[in-house]
Amino acid sequence: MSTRDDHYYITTPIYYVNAAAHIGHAYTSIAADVMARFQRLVGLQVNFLTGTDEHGQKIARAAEAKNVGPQTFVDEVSQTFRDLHAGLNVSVTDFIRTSEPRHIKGAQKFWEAAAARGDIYKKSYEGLYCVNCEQFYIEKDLDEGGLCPIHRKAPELLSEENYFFRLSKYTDAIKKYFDAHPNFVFPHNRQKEMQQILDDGLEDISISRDAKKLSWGIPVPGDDAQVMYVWFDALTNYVTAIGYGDADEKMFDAWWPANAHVMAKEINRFHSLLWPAMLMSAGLALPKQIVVHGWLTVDGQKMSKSIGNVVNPIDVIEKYGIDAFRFFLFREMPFGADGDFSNLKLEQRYRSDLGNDLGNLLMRTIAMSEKFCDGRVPLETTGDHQEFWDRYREHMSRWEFQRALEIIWDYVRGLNQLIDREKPWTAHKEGRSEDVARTLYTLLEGLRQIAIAVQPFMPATSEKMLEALGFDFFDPKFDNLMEWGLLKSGGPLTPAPPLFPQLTV
Ligand code: ME8
Repeated sequence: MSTRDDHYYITTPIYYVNAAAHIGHAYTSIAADVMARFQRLVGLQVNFLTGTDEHGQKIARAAEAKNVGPQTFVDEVSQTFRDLHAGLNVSVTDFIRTSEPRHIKGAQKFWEAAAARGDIYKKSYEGLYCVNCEQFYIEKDLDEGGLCPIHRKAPELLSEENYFFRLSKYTDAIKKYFDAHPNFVFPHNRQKEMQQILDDGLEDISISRDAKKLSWGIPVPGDDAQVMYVWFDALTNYVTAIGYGDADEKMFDAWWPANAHVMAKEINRFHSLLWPAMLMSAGLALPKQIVVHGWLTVDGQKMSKSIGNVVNPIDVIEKYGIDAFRFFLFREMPFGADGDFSNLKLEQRYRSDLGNDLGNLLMRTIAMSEKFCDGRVPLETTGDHQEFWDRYREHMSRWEFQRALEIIWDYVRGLNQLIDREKPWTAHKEGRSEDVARTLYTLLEGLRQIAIAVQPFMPATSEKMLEALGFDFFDPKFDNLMEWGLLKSGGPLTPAPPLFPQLTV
């Protein structure tokens, strides 16, 4: 393995700080966290980046509406995103803000690289701009009545002299790249959508704004009268965070290209078409994968302030705990597709999959071990779970999180059935101590394996399970946590508090 092969670099979008975070943002960050934790589990070094997108018209207006300067405004809201990530137990290793000097310096270097390639030119332009998308639209892409298809609002007419990026020049190169890399965009249907856009041909885009009209942005190198277009600025965060623009680019060389950029479908186009063209222009390698998921609705409806159904993840966590929330997001809906969040469905999963299936299994197993084996791990028995792990690894590495959870729950149910079949309490009464020991070892070691497999989804639950089983997740002597038989005979077991206590309401 070369150094690069044991590195895994994953990113979320950098979120706009015009409003508070909701479960949609949480969904992306947790999805990326599941993958980040899985990659660590299989032994890779992970760089996991999130952050905030702080420039542009939308943010400038939000600050104005609050009557504060933009920097004060973004400082405050950015902090709430940082806090949210901690509350979600998302194991990010870096958090970038586009108002930071390290980003500004790198974004400007990126601009200069594209300019040096001859890909930036100036021209007068008039177009329809949706401030919420921070994007120009051409009429054919608008919904009926000339509305933005995402925000259902009329775009504004902008007319100014801007710098343009020769996106059109890269149409063929990106097409070729797509052909050579059929799994570049996940899931495949999202790559097909992008291919259709490519078939129509890409058009050059405006990548700056007149600073007299919008000053809240990164100055264009060599022309203070213009600031960078917020998407040109924002996309470069993926390289500026790892030291693009530093005098010493060792860190950049170690981490680039990224393994996965994760996001929802409305910004796929920026990541799968514009970003690759920008990278080609700057002479940099392309990311390995663009991972696109659907939209989360709430009780079947789009989240919106006017409907009043915007769900704050903190409220969900307070009620059900962070791990139940994390589990639900990936157990309930296939990752990639659109999905619906509802308290009712979460409660059902909490009671059945988590409380009854998993929580009770641990409780019963530890209680029986106390009664029949002095609260210690009994004699080891052999077991073969290679097939389970092979399938688990395959599903996880392909972002098939729901399938991974399904096979984990087959394992959980299998152990519950083992208890019912073997009836250790009867075997104990009948003096069949070897049978009791064999069953209990299978249960305890099985639970240890399950604790490892659920770790990317439910890190705190995994920790509680392993503590009850007397197993140290971080013990360096276990370099492959997926092997059978790591619980050693005679090891102490500790009664665990319920993993998923009964809900009070
Ligand atoms: O687009 N369902 O930021 P943003 C699922 N700053 N995911 C959702 C969601 C929902 N209902 N709502 C939001 C931006 N998301 C730019 C990105 S990157 C260089 C710049 C998630 O704050 C999802 O990941 O509008 C979506 O793509 C992202 O938040 C949009 O965040």
